Amino acid sequence: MTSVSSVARTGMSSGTVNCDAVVVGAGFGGLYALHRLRELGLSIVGIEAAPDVGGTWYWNRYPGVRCDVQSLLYSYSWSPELRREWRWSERYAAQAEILRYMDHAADRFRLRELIRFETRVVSAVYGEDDKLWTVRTDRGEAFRARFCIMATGCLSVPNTPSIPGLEDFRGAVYHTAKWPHEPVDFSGKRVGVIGTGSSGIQAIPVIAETAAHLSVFQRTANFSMPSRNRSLTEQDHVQFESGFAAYLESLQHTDFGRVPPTAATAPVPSREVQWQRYEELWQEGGGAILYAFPNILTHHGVNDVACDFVRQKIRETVQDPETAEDLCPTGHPIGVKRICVDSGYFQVFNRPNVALVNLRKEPIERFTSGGVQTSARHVDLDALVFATGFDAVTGALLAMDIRGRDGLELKEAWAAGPRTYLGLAVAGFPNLFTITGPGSPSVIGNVIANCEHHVDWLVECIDSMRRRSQQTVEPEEAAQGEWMEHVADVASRTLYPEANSWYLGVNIPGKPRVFMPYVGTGYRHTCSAIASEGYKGFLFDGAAKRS
Ligand code: NA7
Repeated sequence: MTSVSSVARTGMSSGTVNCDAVVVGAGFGGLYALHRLRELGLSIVGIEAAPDVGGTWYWNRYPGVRCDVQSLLYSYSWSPELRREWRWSERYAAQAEILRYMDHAADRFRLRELIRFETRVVSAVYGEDDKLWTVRTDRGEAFRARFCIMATGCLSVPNTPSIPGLEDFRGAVYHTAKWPHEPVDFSGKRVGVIGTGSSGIQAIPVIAETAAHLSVFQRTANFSMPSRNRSLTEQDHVQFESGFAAYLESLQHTDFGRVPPTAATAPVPSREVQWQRYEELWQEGGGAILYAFPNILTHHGVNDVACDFVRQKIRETVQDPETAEDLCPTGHPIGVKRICVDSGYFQVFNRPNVALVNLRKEPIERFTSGGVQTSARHVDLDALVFATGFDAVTGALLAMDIRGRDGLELKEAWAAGPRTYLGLAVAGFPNLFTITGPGSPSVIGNVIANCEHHVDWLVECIDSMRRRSQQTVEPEEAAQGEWMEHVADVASRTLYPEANSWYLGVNIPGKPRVFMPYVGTGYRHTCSAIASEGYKGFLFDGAAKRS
C-alpha cells in the first residue's frame, strides 16, 4: 500500500489517480473514515458531491431543522480533544450548529485536503485482473483504489413524489432536503407543506410564524413527542463528562432503538404504570418513549397504550375536535415509523393561519398553476414545500453504477432487496465497504455511533489484511444469506413491519418491500466475534482460492 503523501507525488498516471482507498461521502461516517484510514498510513481520496463537508446536514437547511438525538450524544466519541473543544449550546442541536461542528472536525483533523468537493461518483467498477476499483466521477476523473468505502448516508437522496401538474405550478417550490442557502421569506405568502414526517413536523411550526397562511397536506398522521429543547447548562456538560466512560461502555451493548433480548419474556405492565411512565417522558421531552418498556415494539397490548397516550395528548392540545381527530395516528403502532420530536407541532394547529388538509379524506389530484387540487377543493398557494422524505438507506448506493466481480451490478444483486453481510460488505463486491449499510442498525438509534463502529471495524479489517498480505476481502454467499435471514427474522418478531415506513422502502414506488435496518441486539458483539474468529463468513483473496 502506498503512503499518504505518495498520492500527490506519484498518483497521477494517464488521468487516473491511484490510491489505496476511495471514501465516497463527507458526512459523519466519511469524515471519520478519512481520518482513521489516514492514521493507518493509507493514501486516500474523499469524494463529495456537495461543496463542503456535512452530508445530509449540508443539504437539510429547512426552517426548524434540528437533530432528534440529544446533541451531547450526537457527537463523535472518538476524539477527547474534540470533546474538550466543542460545547453544544442546546439539548437538541439545530442544523447550523451541527454543520459548524462538522466544519470544526474537518479543520481540526485536516480532512478537507483529502476531499474532492462538488464531485459526484457515477460509477465504481471492480477489475478482476488488478483487484482494484476504478471510481469515475461526473468531472471525468478516475481513481483506482484497492478499497472503496461507501459513506453515502442513509438519508441523502431526496424523494419528490410524482404528482401530476407540478410543472404548471407558478409559485416557488422547495424540498426540505434541498433547501436554499439564502433565507426564504414566506411572509405574506400562502404556503403548502406536503408531508408530516420529522422534516415536515419540524418545519411547519416555524413556517407558520411568518406565512400568511399555511396548509399542511397530511397523508399519514404521525406520532410526535415534544422535544422540550433548551439551552444546555454548565451542569449538563459536567454531568455528561462524568458519565462519558459509562456511556462509551454502554454503546458496546446498548439496546437503544433496538429490541432488547428481554422483550419476549418481559411482563406486560398495567395501563396505569405505563400511563404514568409516558407522562414522565412526555414532560421530559424527546423520543425516549420507545425505550420505556422492553416490549413496547413487540407487544401490541403495550404499544396500544402508548398510542392511546399520545392520541390523548393530541386531543388535549388541539382545540378543533375534527382537526385533532385527523392528527391522531391510527393505522400503525407507535415507533415503527421513526418517532418525531417536535417543538410546538400540535399547538400550531390552534393558529388561525394554519389548516390541516387530510389527504385520506381528500387526496391530491394534481397541482395547478395556482395551488393544489384535491378531490374536494382547490387550495390556493404561492409556495409549495415538499417534506416528502428520502429514498432511504439504499438510494445513494443504487444511484451509482457499482459493478463487482464478473461485472455483477449492485442493482442486479439487490433487485429483490438489499443483501449484505452485517450491513458492511456485499458478496461479489470485494473490498467494498458500506458504512451503515442495509442489514446493520444504521438509522436505528444514534447513527454517529453506528458510523464510528463500522469505520473502526473496517479499519481493523484492512489493517489485519495488510499484516497478512491479503489483497481482497468479501463475504461468503452463505454467510450473507444467513445474515439477511436473521435480519428479516428479527424484524418479523417486532411490530416494525406493520407500517409503510421508509425503513421498509415502501415510500418509493417500485422499491422492494424489505425491512432494511437490523433491529436485533448484540450487533457489536457479533461483529467483534466474527473478526476475532478470523473474520468468519468472509473470504480473503477469494478469486485466487477459486482459481
Ligand atoms: P419521512 O419521514 O419519510 O416523511 C415523509 C412525509 O411525506 C410522510 O408524511 C409521507 O407520508 C409524506 N409523503 C410522501 N409522499 C407523499 C405523497 N405522494 N403525497 C403526500 N404525502 C407524501 O421523511 P422526513 O424527511 O420527514 O424524515 C426522514 C428522516 O429524517 C426522519 O425519520 C429522521 O430520521 C430524519 P406517508 O407517511 O408516507 O403517508
